[in-house]
Amino acid sequence: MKLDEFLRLNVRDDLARLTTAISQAGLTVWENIPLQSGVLTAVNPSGETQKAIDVYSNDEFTEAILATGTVAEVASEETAEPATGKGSLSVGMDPLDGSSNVETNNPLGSIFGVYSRKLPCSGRNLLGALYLTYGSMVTLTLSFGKGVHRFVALRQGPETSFELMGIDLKIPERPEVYGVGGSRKDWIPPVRGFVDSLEERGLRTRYCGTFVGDYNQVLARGGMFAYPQLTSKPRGKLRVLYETAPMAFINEQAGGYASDGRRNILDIEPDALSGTSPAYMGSASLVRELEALVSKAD
Ligand code: AFP
Repeated sequence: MKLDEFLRLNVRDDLARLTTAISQAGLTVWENIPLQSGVLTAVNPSGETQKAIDVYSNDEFTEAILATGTVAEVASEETAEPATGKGSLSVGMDPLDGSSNVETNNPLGSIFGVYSRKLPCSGRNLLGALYLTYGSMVTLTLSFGKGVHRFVALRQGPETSFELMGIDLKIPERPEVYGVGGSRKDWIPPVRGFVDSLEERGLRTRYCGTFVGDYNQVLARGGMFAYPQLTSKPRGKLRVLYETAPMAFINEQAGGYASDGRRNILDIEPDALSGTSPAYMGSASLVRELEALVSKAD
């Protein structure tokens, strides 16, 4: 089944239009990474001034989203002020997650939260969330509150469309992998102890340095992704509105749990657009166990 048909049958019209626009802009961004990132220096066939890849992807997605007429504001990791439009929805996005991975050709991604209220607000106001991964395949994973579904970009002749690849994805019962950002010596002690215990339980470390790439492995294999509270950064690194709340929404729809170490990430009321929080997400039993350890250590 193609993405458009799925959206027509399952998602309200404004959210469907927004999703289609994001999926198409995602393909454009992905195709332009070699040129716009500078890995092919001085090659820009259209003669445009080259922008940093983050700025380029931000502009592509913002333009596509605003053109749907469904969105009042697009807030982005790349801009201080939201771009405004004539609709009623709010979008918080990280237009190119993991951009420092471009040169090494590790996976990259894009994350979008679709909120019903003006930003900043908590993840309880999310109507849905989506993420694109640019890895061995370009995939779009989405949830509008009725399960998590995945589509893969498929080129047939001159056309590229998104085809349904997985329906109602759930985190497997038995956890297999974990990935934790930052450096071990900077992790707070309960995180260090917990990660040691994961090794003892037979989980394997898997870390690529792109949030969506690392989370994707947890969704497929069970386990935990964390960008933890660090001694040097008590509020972690990842942004609530643009990164952790949208992914927590998807994670919960896949049967998982996401915490900042003390509460559900979806309950955080960010005090600023770019507010950050520690993030622990994946298999519910593991994350609840770690949450209990972190809270006890307070
Ligand atoms: P970049 O977008 O600068 O590459 O950062 C990626 C990221 O925000 C997130 O995708 C990763 O999970 C995290 O940083 C990795 O950070 P560390 O390099 O500190 O582990």
